[in-house]
Amino acid sequence: MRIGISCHHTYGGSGAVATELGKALAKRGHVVHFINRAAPFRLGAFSKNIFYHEVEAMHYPLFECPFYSLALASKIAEVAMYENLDVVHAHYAIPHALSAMLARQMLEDSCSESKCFKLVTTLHGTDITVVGADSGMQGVVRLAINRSDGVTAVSEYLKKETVKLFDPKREVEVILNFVDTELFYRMPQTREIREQLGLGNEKVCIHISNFRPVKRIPDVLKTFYNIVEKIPSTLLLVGDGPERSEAEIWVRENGVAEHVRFLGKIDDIVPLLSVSDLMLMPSNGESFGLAALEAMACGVPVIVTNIGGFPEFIADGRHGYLVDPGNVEQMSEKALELLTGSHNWEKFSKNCVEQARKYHITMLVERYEAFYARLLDEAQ
Ligand code: GMT
Repeated sequence: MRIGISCHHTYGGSGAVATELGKALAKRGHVVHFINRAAPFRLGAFSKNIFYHEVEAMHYPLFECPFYSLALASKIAEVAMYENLDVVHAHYAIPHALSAMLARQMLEDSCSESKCFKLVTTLHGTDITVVGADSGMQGVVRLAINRSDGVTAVSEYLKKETVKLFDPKREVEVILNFVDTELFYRMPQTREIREQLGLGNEKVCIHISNFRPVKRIPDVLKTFYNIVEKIPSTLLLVGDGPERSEAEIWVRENGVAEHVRFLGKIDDIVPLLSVSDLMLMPSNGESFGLAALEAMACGVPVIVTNIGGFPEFIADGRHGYLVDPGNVEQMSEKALELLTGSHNWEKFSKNCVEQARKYHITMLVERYEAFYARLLDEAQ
């Protein structure tokens, strides 16, 4: 198949899923065209069957800001026409699905309905729960969903939220997120990584996100404060975003700055996960929580909230713990329990690796392939 993919290139789960999916499809012989504002952060080196088309929005003094969504629509139409795309897969409803929908309209004059690409939209989370829930955006998100030929959601939870908010015209198929366990595994040799991070023998907690309010960064910091009061430990904070500066101020004011490393945006997180003993993810609501699955693949138990998509793949007392949102005491207690009982930790870590294998990329890429094929068959 010839597949176009459009996604947010920035540090975030939807871009990671879209990029890993595109790379896996290309390995399986499909031709994949990424159509984006910039190269997605996990794209890496170019390889056979992968092409990248950059979208540049026109700057004109009359426009207060460039119209990216329109430029994207034109670029999708151009690539679809010249590369004869069978499918355009939009990740995150806004603007990708909407731009692809517009691109299809542009092509309607030049190809028959049955020759035009099929539009697949994957909903990732905040496109429904935050953007879609906003009254100013609801109409466009609804249009994007209803005008797609096929819609998928990354968890049962997100499907339910989508149905509740939008009552879509067609069935939303759940295709869960995935991890490549050949790339995400606990590296056996970590002495050098520990040295580079300035780590001794202390326990290591990690948090990876885009530092937005939904991630509840203050809960990560307060939990870690309670941990470091009791046992020698370091907190690795990976990623960047609006809450980072506040977090830096908080650790300085509360006297734990020397135990916290702000690492910023890092693409290759496997070495960092390989030295970590615990991931803290106290989000207000994750449709899935890809970072937790990737941590589990690297043998890192997780403490997450008992809402959203987490309970679909994380079992309390087996892969870590599920706690009430905002309950820092409960989170700290569970964290200390895990970090101080080494026998228990080994068991949790092993369970995590086993669980992550059930979400291996190959299985889920096959689901997407079958999904595309079904839509194309229906069009015959
Ligand atoms: O909200 C984010 O953290 C980023 C967002 C994105 O679009 O990149 O993540 C969403 O999609 C991920 C991949 O499907 C999911 O693993 C995240 O849970 C989801 N985020 C939220 O629902 C808050």
